[in-house]
Amino acid sequence: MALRFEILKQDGAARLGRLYTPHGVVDTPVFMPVGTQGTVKAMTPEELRALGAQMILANTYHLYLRPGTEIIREAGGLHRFMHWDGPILTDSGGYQVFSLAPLRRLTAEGVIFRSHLDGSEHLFTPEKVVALQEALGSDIAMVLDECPPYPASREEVTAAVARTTAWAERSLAAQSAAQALFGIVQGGVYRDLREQSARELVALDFPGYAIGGLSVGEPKELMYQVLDWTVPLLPPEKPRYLMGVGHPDDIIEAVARGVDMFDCVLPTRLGRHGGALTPFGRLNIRNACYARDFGPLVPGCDCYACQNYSRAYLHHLVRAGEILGLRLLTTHNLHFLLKLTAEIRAAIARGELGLLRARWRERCGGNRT
Ligand code: PRF
Ligand code: ZN
Repeated sequence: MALRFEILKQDGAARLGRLYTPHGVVDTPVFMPVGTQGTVKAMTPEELRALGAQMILANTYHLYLRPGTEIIREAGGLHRFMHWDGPILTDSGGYQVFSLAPLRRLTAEGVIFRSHLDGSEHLFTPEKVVALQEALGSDIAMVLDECPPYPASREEVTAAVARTTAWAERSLAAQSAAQALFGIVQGGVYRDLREQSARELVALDFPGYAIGGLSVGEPKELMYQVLDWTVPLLPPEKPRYLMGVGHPDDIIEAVARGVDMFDCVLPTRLGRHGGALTPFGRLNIRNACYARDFGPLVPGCDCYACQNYSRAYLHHLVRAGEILGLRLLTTHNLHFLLKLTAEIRAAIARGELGLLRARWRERCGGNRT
């Protein structure tokens, strides 16, 4: 068995757990920084480690198109290729094909798409993306799924759920390595379709379950509603992963509903655009009001950026397009989210997640996080 999951403590529906992978143990709830192209943009693995990153995410779609999975296999797998020796989760490409590829066509076999890089045509089948992720050597692989946009009609979502279940079955049959493969629940914002998707996938007995198709443009309250419907249907003893979700308030709300794993481009993408996460919401360092602000980015923050640089200096770096500016903001944002998840774990251990949640709401109520 490539994966073992242990629950140490429960606080309401929230769980404090440990995930044992071939590349080490992960404390949950966990936030996974996104390393789409085999790098968490602008950060070395040593820096990620120092920030408290435990597991990272990489994308099969991108690595298959460039440099090609065969090159990564030749390098000795993705861990060796990118010099990250901790656990890696790879997404299947299901979502990326639907969100990035300029053209796609669904067939009985799988999905035919054009590369966003050079327009070349490719076919992803459930069997092929299992083989690709085995070649990458990730610790956790994801099944090929169909993530409908929001809003989508009942008919579209019904078809996506049927296809996702059929593909999930084929993915399990195609496995040849002892790699942990997670199923992905779809069903949009339709309660009965979420229930059907969860029921069908749970019957297939995956070692872990993801909730997909959320954070695709629906209101936050609706996402929480879908979690209320879906999470209780998943086996309590297995890890639960909410894909592509990582705003601080969403992480807190999902943990309170029983989710264990998260990934999001927010800290890295925001950082590259001058955005910083703070305990009171977001700020953008490009704003003119920071030109003469010689205080730290976030007072009291113990990250490298806040300890050593002023808002005025960061403002200057980002406005001048200097690489260090985006490195420092990315450092702060990753530190902020990784520290928040550590605080969430500590709160669950003390049985005080409700308190953390109430404090967060009080401080950030109404602000975008
Ligand atoms: N499916 C897959 N990857 C994903 C998603 C999904 O639904 C999402 C939705 N937020 C993010 N990443 N395979
Ligand atoms: Zn900081």
